[in-house]
Amino acid sequence: NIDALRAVHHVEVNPHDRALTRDELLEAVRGRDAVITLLTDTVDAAVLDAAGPQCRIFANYAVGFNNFDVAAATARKIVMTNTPGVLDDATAAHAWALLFAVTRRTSEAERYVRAGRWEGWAPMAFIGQDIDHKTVGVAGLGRIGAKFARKAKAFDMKVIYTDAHPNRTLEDELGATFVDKETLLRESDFLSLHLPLTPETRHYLGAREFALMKKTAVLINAARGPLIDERALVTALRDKMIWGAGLDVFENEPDLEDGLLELENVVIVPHIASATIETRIAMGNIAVGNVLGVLNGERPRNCINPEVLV
Ligand code: 8YV
Repeated sequence: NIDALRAVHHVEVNPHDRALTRDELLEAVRGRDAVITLLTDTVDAAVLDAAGPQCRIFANYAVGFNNFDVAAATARKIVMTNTPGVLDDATAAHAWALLFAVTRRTSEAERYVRAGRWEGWAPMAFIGQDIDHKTVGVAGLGRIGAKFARKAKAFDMKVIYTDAHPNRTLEDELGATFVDKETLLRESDFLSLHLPLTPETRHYLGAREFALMKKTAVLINAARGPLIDERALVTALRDKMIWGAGLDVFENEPDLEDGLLELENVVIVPHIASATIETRIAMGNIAVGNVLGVLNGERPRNCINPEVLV
């Protein structure tokens, strides 16, 4: 997909196999007409100004855009785009993979085998939890949350969810029930977060919320780290206020809260929910398509701030 861009434009690619530092980003955007960014690139007024007045688009290689100052871009008439729709299945499947891993203690058991500690089968070794017929809570029934909920049908689960508003059409299709946040916390055997990160959703779960959850509950987060007060989560996991957690995202990536790594009842992976070859190609195609469209004077498919297009 970069080749499609190269065919018509001069393209510079980040030469490092890592995200750019702030200084590198400020330098890299200078004089560009279009920039494709990662979620790790904080695009604020300073970055937009460093790009210059000729810059037309910042295209995020991500569905989330909490790294973007959308108002600052709109004020400068710069289009911002994301990659919605193509990573829903991969992200939802990954949330399920985390739930399987936590309930069956897969990572913990593998660490045990790899450490050479397996001396033979034992009836109570690594006893986990069934997931079939349990109640799964979905916080946020958007594109990814709905895909996650749909996959619960395969396990004959009861699905409850919260969202800003009930979605009656989806409810019927998914067999899901709208509940308030407190009911979600109290009744979920497993709770999966699928909310965007906004000032309102920051620390959606903290000490107060963990106290309401079942002691056998499992929490899954493949959405955004700051949805959870990570310090309170470490306490909740350590004090067995909840049974376990599967985490793809963290409050201060790549740094982890003190104590998290020492816990056995948490599965930790490094923000890889969309990391499948098919999904990443589709995300890249969308980002490139948005850039080509805007540079061609067309409406991009996925504009976050459409008011700049009128
Ligand atoms: C990406 C994501 O791995 O799309 C998102 O919002 O969090 C992930 O799909 C990451 O953002 C890549 O920039």
